[in-house]
Amino acid sequence: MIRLKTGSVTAGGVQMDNHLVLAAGILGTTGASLARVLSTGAGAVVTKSIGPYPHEGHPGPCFCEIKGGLINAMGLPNPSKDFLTELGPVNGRPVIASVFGGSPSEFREVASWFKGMVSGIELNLSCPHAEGYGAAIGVDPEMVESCTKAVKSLGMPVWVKLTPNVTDITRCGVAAERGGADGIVAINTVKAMRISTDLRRPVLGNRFGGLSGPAVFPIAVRCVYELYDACSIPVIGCGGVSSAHDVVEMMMAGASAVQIGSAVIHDRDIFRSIYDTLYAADGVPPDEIVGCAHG
Ligand code: RRO
Repeated sequence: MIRLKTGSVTAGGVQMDNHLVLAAGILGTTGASLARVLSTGAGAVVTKSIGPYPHEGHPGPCFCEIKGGLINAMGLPNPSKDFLTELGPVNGRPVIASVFGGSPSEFREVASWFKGMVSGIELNLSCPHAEGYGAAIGVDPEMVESCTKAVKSLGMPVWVKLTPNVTDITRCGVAAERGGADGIVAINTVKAMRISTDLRRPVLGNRFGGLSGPAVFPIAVRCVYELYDACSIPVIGCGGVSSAHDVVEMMMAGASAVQIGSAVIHDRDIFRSIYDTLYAADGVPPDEIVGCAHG
């Protein structure tokens, strides 16, 4: 397998120790867990999404495991501004704050809390099961552009995380770029559901949830590939990545960095094992690999 040359990385205006980034939502609710993931080899970490008000999330069950992945309907649980007290243990490290709001001004307000405390902001315009938030507004390119513009005016690096639950993801990618985004993250989870045949009812309390894990990897690769062609800003790949091979494939599709989420649940040391397989002092310069699958 191809090995990449070791060295620090800048993607979408954020300097990171390597190309591997903890995705939003997994182990991102406390400073201690973010610090732990950084200590196991992640190049940067993204927090759980933080919103304008404290929120408990959807009623349970919030989570079910299926063949090839997980379906979650956590429902954006978060402590809102109180989360800032968690950032102490990761002060000065490459941390990206995931934020959400229901309007450009709410996005700006929440992002402003993090100014000077994190390396960048990731806009959650893509949670597939949140009324008034996430994909409910992120499927509209005009809304994507306005939310991005509002947050970019704070002067921090801005990544915009997109939903795959649209006909043409590039319309939202191009809108984020127009709004001044420094990077596009593709993809959030795929809207999904299961039904309990014993109970004759949906498994999840919220009925619908978001599918992640290996089952969505080919969808994520396709979205990264399309966005790389359509946009001029870096694309950060996310969705079902669980091996060094997946990272290389995502980079060949066009990813300048790669997020890992669900795979951490089964292997807390996955960053270390992927790092050890992926990098070598005499490896290939990563720039030769990013987007090389495009003709
Ligand atoms: O909290 C969630 O239920 C959640 C979020 Br914020 C998200 O962006 N994506 C997802 O699958 N779940």
